[in-house]
Formats: sequence, structure tokens, C-alpha cells
Amino acid sequence: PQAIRLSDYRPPAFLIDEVALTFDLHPTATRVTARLQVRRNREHSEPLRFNGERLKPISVAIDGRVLSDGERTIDDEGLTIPSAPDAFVLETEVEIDPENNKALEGLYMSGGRFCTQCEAEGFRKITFWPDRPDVLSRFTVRVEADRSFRHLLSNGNLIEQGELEGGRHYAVWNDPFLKPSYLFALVAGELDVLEDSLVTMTGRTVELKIFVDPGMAPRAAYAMDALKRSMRWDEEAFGREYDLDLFMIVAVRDFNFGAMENKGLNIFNSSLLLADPATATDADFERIESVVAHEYFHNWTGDRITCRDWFQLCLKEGLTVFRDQSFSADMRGHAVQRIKDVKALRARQFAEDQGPLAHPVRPSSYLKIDNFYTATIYEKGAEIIRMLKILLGAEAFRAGMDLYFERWDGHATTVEAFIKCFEEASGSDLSHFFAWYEQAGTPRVSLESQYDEAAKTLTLNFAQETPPTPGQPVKQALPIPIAFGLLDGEGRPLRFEHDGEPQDETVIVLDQPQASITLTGVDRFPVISALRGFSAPVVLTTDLEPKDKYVLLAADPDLFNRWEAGQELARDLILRRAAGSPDEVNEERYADALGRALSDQSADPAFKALMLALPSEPDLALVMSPADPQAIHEARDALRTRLSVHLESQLRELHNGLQDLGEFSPDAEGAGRRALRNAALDLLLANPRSDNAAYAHGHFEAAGNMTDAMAGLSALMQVGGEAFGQALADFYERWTSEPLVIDKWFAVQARDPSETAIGRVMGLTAHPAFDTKNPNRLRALVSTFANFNPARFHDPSGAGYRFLADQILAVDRFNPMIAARLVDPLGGWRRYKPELGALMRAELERIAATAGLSKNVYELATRALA
Ligand code: HT7
Ligand code: ZN
Repeated sequence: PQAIRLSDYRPPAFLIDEVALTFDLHPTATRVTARLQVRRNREHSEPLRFNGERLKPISVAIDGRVLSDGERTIDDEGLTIPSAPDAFVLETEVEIDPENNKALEGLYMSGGRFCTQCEAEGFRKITFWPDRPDVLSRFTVRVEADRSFRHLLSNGNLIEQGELEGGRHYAVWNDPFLKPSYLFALVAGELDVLEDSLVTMTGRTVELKIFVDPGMAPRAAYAMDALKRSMRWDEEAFGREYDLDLFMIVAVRDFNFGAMENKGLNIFNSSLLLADPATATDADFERIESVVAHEYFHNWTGDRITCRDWFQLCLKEGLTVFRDQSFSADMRGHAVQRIKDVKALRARQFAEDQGPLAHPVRPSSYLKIDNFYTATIYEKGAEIIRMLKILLGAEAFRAGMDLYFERWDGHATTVEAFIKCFEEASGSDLSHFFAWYEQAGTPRVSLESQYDEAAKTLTLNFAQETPPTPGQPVKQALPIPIAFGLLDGEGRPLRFEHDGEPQDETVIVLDQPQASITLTGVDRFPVISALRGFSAPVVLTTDLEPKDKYVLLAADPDLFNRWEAGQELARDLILRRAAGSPDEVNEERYADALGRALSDQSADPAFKALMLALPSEPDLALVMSPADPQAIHEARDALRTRLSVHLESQLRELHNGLQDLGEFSPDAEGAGRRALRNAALDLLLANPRSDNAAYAHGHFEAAGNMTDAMAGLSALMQVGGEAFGQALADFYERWTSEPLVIDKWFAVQARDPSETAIGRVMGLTAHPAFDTKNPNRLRALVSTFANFNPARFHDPSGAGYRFLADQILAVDRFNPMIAARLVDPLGGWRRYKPELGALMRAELERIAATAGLSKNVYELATRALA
């Protein structure tokens, strides 16, 4: 297959100003008629080539005249008209089969309803079109269907509706805003609707509608609340007002991704929209809030201003993740949110950067763009925006954003054009900063310090280096903002002077391979708190000793670094154990320090819950070379047991004292208390006391909400045996008719690290409720197993790898996008013990050698092997 390169970008040969689409909906034979106002873009004599896949052509006409076979050709990839006029009306009619579309791209059916997913290249499966984001058009859409499909929805405003003969009806929608084809959406079906409204900053009333499965409207209340808060926040934080008079969201159960920002008609995976305390956990509520915000924020960063080409994907995704993270921080607390965001970044993006699939935030070539919806584009893309704000300051950052909105509204643009707005608004030269978009890999920053007691000076010596990544053997130094402050040995903030200015905290920009700075007026021996708030996406190593880290853990006013110090101490203890030399003295010391952190009455419970969780096994695997997942699992478990025994009475007190007394509230405060209580339970269960099974069972039985029920089930998983088996059976019976809860039932079993679990996971693929065609169900079992159960996925027998490869090959036959997303856990094979790495590699080779593989899986499997 042919790679697509950024350097080959050419403006579109033809533009479409207006389009009128008519959908005559039938599950297996839908007719799509398109009437396009086409014009040649600038002077050239190229033929017209429009994309089109899996379309059954019925007719093609120009200015009312049907073209003969000789005047146009249609192949697997689209329509070619060798000699087209400069401006004309193109009319096409095609037939498509939504019912049998299991790739879930284009127009397909989910739960008996029609719905669409067009990003990135799904529109070409609906009609002939130049399916690229820089062709912006005004859409009018007529939808006709049997009356049993009660709601007929598309983008924009409803301008007409009525009845037709033969039990059918229709609706006509017009979207006044220019948009690319990937933002097109259509939904038709029997749905319930939750309605509300919001008065915008200029006093306009916007109708808000959330469409869900019949009977589910009450479960959309939290999403509606999150939507209204997001709309208000975007007005206040960025001055952005919603533009149409109607904003709709539809929930569907079969969806390849989380959600989609189609103009005025967002489509959501139901798992990211429906929630009530009985069926959803706090983590679900939190995720719903952030994804509702994310998709809403795309209205300006994605829809009103879109990407010129798919290489610019981070222009909308990185920026919108930054916006949703900022919103969540305002809703739920800045420190806790930052810790969660960094945990996710390290787990997904740092891992990606260390493996064969590492790529720049703005890549320069791809085979299938679907494979580039990665943590690098999204999460590292957001980190770049965050650094931009740190470097320029909040005011200049906002001025740059304002200029971007003003200059590029209604256009498809590039990352260069975006950065230029900040250069102009701030008067800074950001040419060096641009390397963050073009260079892959996670910079390693080291910091060594020397304190001169007589002179009261502190010298900080920094060095940076980025390891090579595929295709980029040589790296340049990047501008890295490092926020830092000082504490004294007692944990009191220590003032210092930098460039003659007295400071509590400052930011320096490290833009050379090495740099040295000297602080003056440092009165006492300092403990350095560096990279505060994780001011840059780098791996920092310092010459801090454990005693310094204990100071930070106890007292750093920067809560991110307080948490980070605890993680580093725990990580080193686990790695010592994994290497066979446990440091029992420091383990006790760590347990004491953790105990003190837990008894700090002024600390937020959500923060304490994060302090209580040890680094995850996949995170530990990233810092062990070569990685030995079994040794990590055992060592981590052993430290947990020690902590559990040491902190037993405190953990029980927390567990007993934090019970929900009043009504359930999904807000940050209620969720924080439950998080701490359940983290205490989780750690308690690491103590092999015989009465713990009953304790966990008591928690499970008493649970009044899904957060506590799942915590109870996970605790019973640690107990295993009959206690876990019975709880699983009861849980299944109680929730059989709730697909989103049954997904959790599959996921908890997929996480079970006990030795018999692998057989159970394989057996679950034959369970009547398992359905590979439903991405949520598949992810719940297969993806959870491969990503969150390292002890069993990396089973020395290779059975875990074989299982994953079998699933990839089976799913690839009907849903390549989802199959490709499963390849990643095998991709890191070089980082593991040679005997494991060889088994992983063998499975990748088996996949790559399979005939008829999709481009999606082929690209990832071959890149992983290269
Ligand atoms: N912009 C959306 C991306 C998306 C997507 C991409 C490929 C295949 C299916 C998809 N569904 C949604 C989601 C977002 O980032 O907001
Ligand atoms: Zn997005």
C-alpha cells in the first residue's frame, strides 16, 4: 500500500459550495442522491476524482445529462470524470447497505437505528465526494424513512418535515455553516429525548436535546448538566458562544470510538453519555463530563476552524484536549486533575514514544489515518498547548487564541498558522518551539545541584537528551519549561533570588542540550521541587536522595510534586524487590510517610486516594529494562501487603468513616470520598487475613451505588475462589439486561491476575453475552485483558499473546479500525525479557503474514516489527 505524505499536499482540484443530499432510508438498500454545485479550484486541467467506497452506482449526471460509461469511470476507490466543466451541477445516485456495515464507518445500523460516523474517511462510504477536510460546503439534507424511524436528524436547523405515502415520512435539515464531509451526521430511529435550554452570553436561547434509547432519558441528566456547564465555561474561559439555535446529542451502543463532534449533532458511544448512580461509577461520571465538554468544545476548535489535511489532526485534537482538561480542572480541582492527566499521559503516550509506533505530534506520513488517533496526537498535543501557555503567560495565550478564532473562523488551516497567531499576539519568536510538533520521543532531562553554604548560592545543572525514535535517529534540543521552587529540610518554602529577583517559584526554559543556572540568597540547605505541575512532558531524573523525597512527600506546596515524590519512592522500592533485594527499612519508612499523608485532615480525599495507589504495573514495566511483568507483579503485590499490614487500623478507620450517609452525588467531593474509601478497601485486601473475604463481601453486599459495587467486586477478585465466583454470578443475574453494566462484568474478569484467569477470559469469548461486533463488549474483555492484566497477558506460556492475535485476526475481517487498536499491546515487544519478546514478535509475524489483512492492521503490525 502507498503511504500518504504531508509534503505531497496539494489544494483540492474541485470545490463544492453547496450540496443537497437525499437519503431514502432502508436497512439493506438505502438510496443516496447527491446534487453538488461543483467548481474547478484555480486553473488546471486535471480530471475530477471523487472518493467513493462500497457504493453501488445508479447514475451520474452533469447539468442534468446522464454520463455514459465512457464519460466516467468508477472503481473501488471512487469516481473519475476525465473532462469536467469549470462549474457545474453534479448529480449522483448510489445504493448502500447500512445493515451489513459492521465496520461502523459511513452509514450503519446500531440497535435498529440508522447512524453515521464519517471522521476520518467515512463519508466516501455514503456518496461520491472529495472526502478531505479542506473542502468546505453548505449542506441541505432530506431524510426519508418508514414512520417507525420516528426521529429523523441531521446537522443544523430543521426547516421542513411531513408525511409521505406508504407509511413513510421526511425531514429536511439545513446547516448554515460551512463544513467538511467528516462532520456530516444523520440519525434515524425511535428514541426518547431529554430537553433543556440555555441562554447564551448574548442572550440567545439555544435548545438542547439528548436522544437516547427508549426509557433511558433520566440517565442523560448528568450529560445535560455537563453540557450546560461546558457551554458556560467556553464563554467565560475563551469568549466562545454557541452558534446554532439547536444542539443535539445522540447516544448509540455500537461505536468505534468515544464520541464524535458532528456540527450541531454530536454522536456518542452510550457508555460516555448514560449514567445514574445505580449503573455507572464515579469514573464513568467523570469521563462523561470530560467527553461531553470535549465534543462541545470542538464546535470552535474543530468545526468552525478545521484541519487543512489529516496531518494537522493535533490542531483540533491536542487543542481540544487541552480545553477539556482545563475545564475538568476547574470543575474537579487542579492538582487532582493534573495528576490524573499525567498518569494517563505516561501510561499511554510515554509508552507509545518508547516503542516502534512512536511518531511526532504532527506526523509526516501514514497509510491509514485511523491509526493516528493516538495518545501522541491527543495527549502530547495537549501538553504542547499547555507549555505554550506557560511560556507566553495566560494573557498572551488568550490573545493568541482570540486572534486564531478571528483569523481562521470558517477555514481549514494548519499548525503553522495556529502558532503564527501566538507569535503575532505575543511578539515572541516560536520557531524553535515548533520542533515539539515535528520531533517524536520523550526528552530525558537530568538535574544535578550544588549548594554553596558560604555563598548562599545554589547551582542547578540541567541536561536534556531525546532518545532516537523510528525514522528520527538524531534529535535536537527542545525548549522545555521547568517550573521549580525550593523547600528547606523541614519542608518550609525557601525563598531565593533568580536574576536578582526574590522568588518563591520560577520557570526557566531549557533550550540547549546543557544549561546551568545559579540562584542566590538561598539561606538554608535546599530541597529542590522541580518540574512542578509537570510543566513539560519529559522524564526528569534528579540527584535528590530518598530523604529529600520524603520532605517533598510530606510538605511540597505543589501537590503534583508531593504525589510524584511518593510515586518515585514506591517505584524504587518495588524495583528493588523485583531485582531480589528488598529494602525493608525504607519500606517501613514509606509506610509511615503514607500513614502521615493519610491522616492530614486538610488534604482533599481525592488527592489522598491518588497518594494511596502505587505506580501501576505497566508504568513500572516502562522503567525496568528488560521488563519482567511477573517479577513486577509479585514485587508490587508484596509491597502492597506490607503497606496493608502496616496501615491496617488506619485503612479500616478510613473505610468505616467515609461511608456515604446522604444521597449520592456524582460531584468531585462525593467522588473523592468514595475514591479514598475504596482505595483503602483495595489496599486492605492485600493483607492475607482470613476475615478479609467477609469484609470485602460485606462491602459488596452493602454497596448502594455502582462505584462501591465495583470496588467490592474488585476486592473479591483479590480474594478469588468461591467468594469471587458467587459475587460474579449474583452480579450477572442482577444486571443481565443492562449492557453497560455487563461490560463491567466482563472487564473485571479480564483484570483478574490469578493464574486460572486466562482460561476464564478465553472461555468468556464463548459466553452468550459476548459479541465481537460490539466494540464496547470487545474492548471490555480483550482490550482490558491485554492492557490492564500484565501478569496474565505476559503469561510465560505465550497464551495471552496468542489469544490477542486470534482476536485481532477475527475482528479484522469486519472492523479493521477496531482490530488495529488491539495491536498496540504487542508493539512493545523489544522492551520485554527476550523469551517474552520472542513470543510477542512471533504473534506479530503471524498477523503480518495473514492473507487479506486490512491496511489498518497491516500498517501497525509491520511498523511494530520494523
Ligand atoms: N474527533 C473524533 C474522532 C473519532 C473517530 C476517529 C476515527 C474513527 C472513529 C471516530 N469516532 C470519533 C472524536 C474526538 O476526538 O472528539
Ligand atoms: Zn476530539
